[in-house]
Amino acid sequence: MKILDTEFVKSFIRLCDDGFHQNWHERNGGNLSYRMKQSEVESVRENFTDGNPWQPIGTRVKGLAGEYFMVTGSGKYFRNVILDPEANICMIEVDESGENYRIRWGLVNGGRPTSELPSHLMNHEVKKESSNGKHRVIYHAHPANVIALTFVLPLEDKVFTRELWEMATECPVVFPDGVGVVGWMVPGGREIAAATSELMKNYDVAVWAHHGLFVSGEDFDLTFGLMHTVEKSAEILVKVLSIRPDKLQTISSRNFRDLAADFQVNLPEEFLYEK
Ligand code: 2HA
Ligand code: ZN
Repeated sequence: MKILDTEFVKSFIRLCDDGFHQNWHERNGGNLSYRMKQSEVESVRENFTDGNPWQPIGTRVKGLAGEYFMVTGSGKYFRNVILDPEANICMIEVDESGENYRIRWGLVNGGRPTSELPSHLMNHEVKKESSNGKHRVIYHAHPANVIALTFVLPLEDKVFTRELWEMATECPVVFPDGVGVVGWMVPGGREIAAATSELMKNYDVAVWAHHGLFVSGEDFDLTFGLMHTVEKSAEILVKVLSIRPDKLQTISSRNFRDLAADFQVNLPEEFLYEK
């Protein structure tokens, strides 16, 4: 089957375009990866090249040995993906040691997978295990309101989670496990990848202070929707804080407990503290 005719590739490209139009991907900002299903790999295998060399990932992801991923290219712009997918995205294979990858399709004008490949793959490894293989999408973007909050809120999981939950009733239902926060770190390497994947053991959302957001989900709709929900909530908080420094009223711990009971979600007690 032709690569660009497959549903998962169309969904990947659509997410890139939607993300650009949300203003989350200035220049080459952000990156996206998708852990392909075995049936999807087989459906497009006739398009693969085996002429590319194995390259070091920069970390070890033994739990992803033999897996295939679709990923955006390093230095490539999200706004160009829809115009020329073959030049801006690629499919890679991870080797049996979990330490190397090779490009099997795409990036036809040269290039490498995203500079954040270590973070993407380490997050995939954690999520594949903790979700019993259900999570397949890891998405990194630069949404302005979330980033703005990292300058004014304490960089603590319990503060970000509670503040974002309070800004929209749907939030605790959409991300009931909460939000993790990584303090400022150099992007692109193993260290920030390790810190992020540690948070992904507990959360589907990780904030990178003064940089952006990583989210994980089962499919493209859920993952884009999660990014969208978190950023919308951050936008409301930025508006509220811009009007006045305190809230006259809000959703209380008691309200959250009532919501949890009715919607049958488990909200960790550590986020339901009295203020
Ligand atoms: O430029 O977003 O974190 C891609 C990035 C790096
Ligand atoms: Zn980034």
